[in-house]
Amino acid sequence: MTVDTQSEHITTMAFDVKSIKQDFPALAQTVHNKPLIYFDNAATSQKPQAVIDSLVHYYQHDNANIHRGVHTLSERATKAYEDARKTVQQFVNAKHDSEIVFLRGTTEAINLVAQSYGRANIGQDDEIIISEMEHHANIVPWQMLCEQTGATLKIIPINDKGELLLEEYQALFSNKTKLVAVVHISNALGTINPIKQMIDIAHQHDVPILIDGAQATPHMAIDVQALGCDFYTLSGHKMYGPTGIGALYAKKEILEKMPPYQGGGEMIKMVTFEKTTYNEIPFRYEAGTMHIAGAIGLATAIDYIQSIGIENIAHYEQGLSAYAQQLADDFDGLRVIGTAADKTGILSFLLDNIHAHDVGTILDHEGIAIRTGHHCAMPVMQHFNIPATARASFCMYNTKAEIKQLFSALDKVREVFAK
Ligand code: 7TS
Repeated sequence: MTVDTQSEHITTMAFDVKSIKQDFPALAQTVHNKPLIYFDNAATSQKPQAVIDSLVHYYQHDNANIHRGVHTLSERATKAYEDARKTVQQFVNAKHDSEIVFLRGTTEAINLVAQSYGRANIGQDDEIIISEMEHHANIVPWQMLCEQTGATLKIIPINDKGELLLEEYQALFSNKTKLVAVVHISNALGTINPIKQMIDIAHQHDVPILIDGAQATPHMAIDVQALGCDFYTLSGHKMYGPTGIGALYAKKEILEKMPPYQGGGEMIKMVTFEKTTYNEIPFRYEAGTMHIAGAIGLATAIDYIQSIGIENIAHYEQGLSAYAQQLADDFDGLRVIGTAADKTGILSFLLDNIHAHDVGTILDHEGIAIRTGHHCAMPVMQHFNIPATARASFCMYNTKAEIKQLFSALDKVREVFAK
């Protein structure tokens, strides 16, 4: 056995998809009398029992408001919440736990940066660079900021494989550029963007950069210090955690200078009717009672991911992705939208001239859950001049056997439409 095959062997040994699947109770059900095959992971992933248990445990034993009580339950809840922040910090390798702000998810994180950092630093005629492949969450908050300030958006174009054109990106910088905001992995195309290179280019122009990591954190190791990005966002529900919780990473020196986002309890130091002073970071950005159980559930999801190993997950999912691509290549009449050289486990496709919604409905009758539509990335659809795609998105509990069944079901879709 060569060293390579040996390490491959070890990785495969460590990855027991059968037992992983058993950790997810929602996967053990039938839909239309067929065993559920869940391929809508880019929308939201299923939750392992450990995450569900951690939510129940919190509400059964530790439920209390945080940071303010002197009683035992409040101290316990505060500790669990702050430990969760440290878990997220370690997961993305941030330098300080105060660089992690808990929020509802990527959408809220980007809105926070737009309204707090953006309103303070971006003005009339300034420019913000985003790309053609952004989710609406990384378009609309910037458009709103532009309406409020008179700034303008500059768009990095994509090619027909769904890759960003880096030369065009370089050419977009001017002395008016104040921020870059770009997606790490496209939810509509699966493209993995060369963000390290993009971050370095932004910094060569002294421009800060936000990375939308919603689709990346479940699938690959993130090291914000090595990347050097100024902001990074994640959504808990896409990485086996609860809905309604996510996080913003921002460099300490930037976070310390930003004005508050929402006002209310917890985010203040001192309030009088004449003047209010604001709390330290990250609490300054966490107004009101937070989703305490959600943060704890997210930390449990991260522990779960780490118990399997994010590198093992990435390796396994690459195998799924390559297999799906191979079956797609051999499938007559199937057109894959998003064929970037560097791709993750997202298969966006069109089948003959059958509407994506019809494909999705027939697959549902076969017990297969996919998403159809524009995937909140309408400019991507406009680029390809299509209204919608069918999208199967894979994660660590999926198998090649399930992917094979997807393609058998697509055969059935064609039969239905051939009649
Ligand atoms: N950015 C990307 C790249 C996304 O894929 C999504 C959600 C968001 C931002 C917004 O995340 P949220 O957690 O704040 O909602 N994407 C999808 C999807 O592809 N299908 O449903 C939601």
